Amino acid sequence: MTTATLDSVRQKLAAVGQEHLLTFCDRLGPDEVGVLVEQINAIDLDALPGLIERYVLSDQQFEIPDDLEPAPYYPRDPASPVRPWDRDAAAELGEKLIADGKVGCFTVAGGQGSRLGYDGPKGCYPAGVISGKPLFQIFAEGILAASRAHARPIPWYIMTSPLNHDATVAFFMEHNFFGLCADDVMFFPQGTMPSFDKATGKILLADRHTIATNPDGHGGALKAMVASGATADMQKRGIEHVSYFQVDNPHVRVLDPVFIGLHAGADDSSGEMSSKMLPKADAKEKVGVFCRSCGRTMVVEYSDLPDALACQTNPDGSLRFNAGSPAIHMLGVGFVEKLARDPEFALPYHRAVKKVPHVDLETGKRVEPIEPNAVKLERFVFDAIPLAESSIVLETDRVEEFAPVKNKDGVDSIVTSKRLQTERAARWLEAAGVKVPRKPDGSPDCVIEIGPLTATCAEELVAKRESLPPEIERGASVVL
Ligand code: UD2
Repeated sequence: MTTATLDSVRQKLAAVGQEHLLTFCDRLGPDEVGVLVEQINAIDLDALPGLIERYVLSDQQFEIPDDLEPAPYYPRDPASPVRPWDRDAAAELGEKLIADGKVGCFTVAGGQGSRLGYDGPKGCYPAGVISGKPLFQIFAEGILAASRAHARPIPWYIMTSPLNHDATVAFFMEHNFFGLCADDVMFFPQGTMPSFDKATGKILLADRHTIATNPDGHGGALKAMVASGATADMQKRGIEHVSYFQVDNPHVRVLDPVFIGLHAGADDSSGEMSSKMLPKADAKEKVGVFCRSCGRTMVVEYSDLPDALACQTNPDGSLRFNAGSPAIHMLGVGFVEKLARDPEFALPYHRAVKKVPHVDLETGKRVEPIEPNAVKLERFVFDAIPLAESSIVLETDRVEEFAPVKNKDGVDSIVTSKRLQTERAARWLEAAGVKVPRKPDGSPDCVIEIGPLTATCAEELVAKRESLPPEIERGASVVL
């Protein structure tokens, strides 16, 4: 690194009030300076002052539009008088698109998973009720089942973060890609954002030659899909749509023909971005809510929805803003390309105040903050929904499709997830005519795990009823 280059970097940093990043430069080796400068060059310095003013130094609340109303949705029951629709036609189209190789899967697995208190990529977390299968294996088997059913490979794109990329890839290699062909699984890391000092807006240094960064949110997926070559790979393979899901939900139907068909074929869908919704468990459930404003569908994150609206009820007492987001979407590949290549990339940032360890600029010593000291900026993928011409929402069932593992204990923990997994398995078995023992409170009096290679929905299990036991014993542990 020449002195002239370093001077030019210093000048650019000084112009945006971030010169402190070079504080320790004269005490670093040439390689370390190189690493630091490379990180600095990756930051869009011109955009920094505006970003800091808007998101770091001020805490602009999300402005609720005056015309905000609940988003309409396709009810789970296609015969519902509220909005009748043709489920069979949607399923047929979805099956055809999968069979024609036009659909892939996409998992966002870049989050830090700190709430779970698990040391490793979240997808490696053992979530299977009895088998302890990792989340990644549960999804892999779902994809394998669909690809066997359609006699063709279904590619799977997995977004990691720089923090867990290598560990994620190593995990798949160690487990032989859980039976999938390695060529059909593509990993790419998402982007990062610098972490900022909350009081001053200055970028924090993680150590003397490294900028403190955080993953740029699952909204970063749109850019990362294009930058990594994932969308190019999709286009090469003829993939037109991807089924998007989060790494934390073992109940997600990785490829749902009905949802795929509605997304691609419904009259009121532009085939750009569609979503599933489930009725909220209670007014304060921590899920985004599907709303509508200016004729566009949007998600308002739970933390942005004022209590007065979150708790508002209809005349019959039901919640008015009831459409919770389990974060299950269909994305058109062309839509992703269009948004990501737009120089004015339109997804806003969201601000989170967190504790970020950093180096004290005066002493050079590491500081482990006791109080939140930093602002992390993230983009959310659902902010792309209003950018679609016309986006549809399909109701799904909570037990069928949402058993997230987010927290160490309590709500959305492995305990609640396993309970839901057994409940869903019990329902499927009962649909197939198997007698399942239940406790007086109605919950199954046994533990059941049905792997995706056995069935990915009740109908698939019903088709295998001949090979199922007629009844499950009280207190039994059954893996199918
Ligand atoms: C998310 C939604 C919430 C609801 C809920 C359903 C947000 C902000 N909120 O809440 O509205 O739909 O899920 O379960 O999304 N991730 C990345 N990179 C990142 C950040 C996250 O890949 O930089 C992934 C992460 O690995 C996980 C998913 O995104 O798979 C959700 O992230 P989260 O745990 O931060 O979101 P959560 O549970 O607060």
